[in-house]
Amino acid sequence: MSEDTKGPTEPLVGSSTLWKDLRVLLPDTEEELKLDLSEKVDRSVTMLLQQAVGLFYAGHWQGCLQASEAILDYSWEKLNTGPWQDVDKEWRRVYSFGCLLKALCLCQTPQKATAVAEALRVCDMGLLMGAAILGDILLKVVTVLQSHLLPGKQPACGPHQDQPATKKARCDSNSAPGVVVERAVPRLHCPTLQYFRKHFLVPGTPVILEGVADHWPCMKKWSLQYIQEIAGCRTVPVEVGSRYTDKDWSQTLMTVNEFIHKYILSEAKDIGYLAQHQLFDQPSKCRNYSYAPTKIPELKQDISIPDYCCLGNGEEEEITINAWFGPQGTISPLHHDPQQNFLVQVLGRKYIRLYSPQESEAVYPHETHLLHNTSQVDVENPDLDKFPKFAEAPFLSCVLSPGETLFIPAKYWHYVRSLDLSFSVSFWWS
Ligand SMILES: O=C(O)CCC(=O)C(=O)O
Repeated sequence: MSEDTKGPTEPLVGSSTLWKDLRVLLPDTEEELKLDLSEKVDRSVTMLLQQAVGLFYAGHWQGCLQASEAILDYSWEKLNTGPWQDVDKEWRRVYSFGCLLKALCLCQTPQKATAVAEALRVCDMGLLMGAAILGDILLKVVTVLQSHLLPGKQPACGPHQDQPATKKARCDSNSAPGVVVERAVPRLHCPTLQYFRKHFLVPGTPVILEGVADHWPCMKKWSLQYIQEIAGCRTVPVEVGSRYTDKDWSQTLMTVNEFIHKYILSEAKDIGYLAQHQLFDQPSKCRNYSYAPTKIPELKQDISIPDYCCLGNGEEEEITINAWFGPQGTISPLHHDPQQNFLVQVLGRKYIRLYSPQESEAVYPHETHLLHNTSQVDVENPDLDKFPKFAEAPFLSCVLSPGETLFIPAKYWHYVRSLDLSFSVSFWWS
């Protein structure tokens, strides 16, 4: 046994098997752990990484921790130089190796909940910014760490430990415009598959389906407190700013706890939106975002894929499940997506406006390639001098409440404003 393993015994998190559960994820010997880095990585860095691996297998955790931090500092610079698409994947792999070694060392000693939470944050950074190594080992490490952070005993992963999630979410007067009956999205209670296909899917007509998702466990289980228990220590990308078309809009990374304290419990009126593709444990796909998706499989068991998705041509695994979690007042500007969509409301209400694809001219899409699917019009406060046709464009609207599922046909323009603290889940299918 090396000198580093003889540290004081700290209370273990969850159970004393944490180290054992992590260790089995790694090859038995140093020789079996293949870095497989190409020559694109500076030789000095490859050597430092090899040295760190050697220190790890020799049980010199402190030395390994220091070496992994140096690797992280160096590769972080590489990751943040130039446009993201030009960052070489090899440097992202180096970063992932640094994250893996650092996270493992943190869990060796001490094994306090705060150290495990920090290890989880480090792994999430590797998943978000790095690239897959050793058969997606970071994902496996995250699963083990999560299972050792017992529900209800997660440390506060953020600076605001004094504010429990039981504090009331901020609440401004944020009213829904009246929904005129003639323009209301039609509602149906559990139509048959055939009826839905003939009257809504084939003609491409929006409808609110009632009784389809209202029995899902998430409807009773999910609350601020529950989300913090399950996912508080996970690091996720957050959209900062009222809407993604604004100039000062940006994306940043923070833990779910930090997000809740900063944007949901705080009195400040700042808007942050956790709008995340594939949050629920799905294979990674191409994406427009700067970060890879965070995966929180623990939430997936509380939702289901709506049966109506079987009317599509795609496989179930091809369905993209997205999470939309944010305070009252978050806005998704008027835009359309290429796939069919079921938007399921779990917490709070949302005001939604829908314009048919035939109205595309009247909603004035942006001309740039990146925003060609987004309207230039501020739907609830339109500049009619600039966008005169918008005034005449027919639309449908609704207030979507918990348990309700809105079918948004492919290419249908949709605008969404949350009226309360809100969590929705959407399913994109073809
Ligand atoms: O709920 C939102 O804010 C946006 C939902 C959306 O755009 C979608 O599901 O495609």
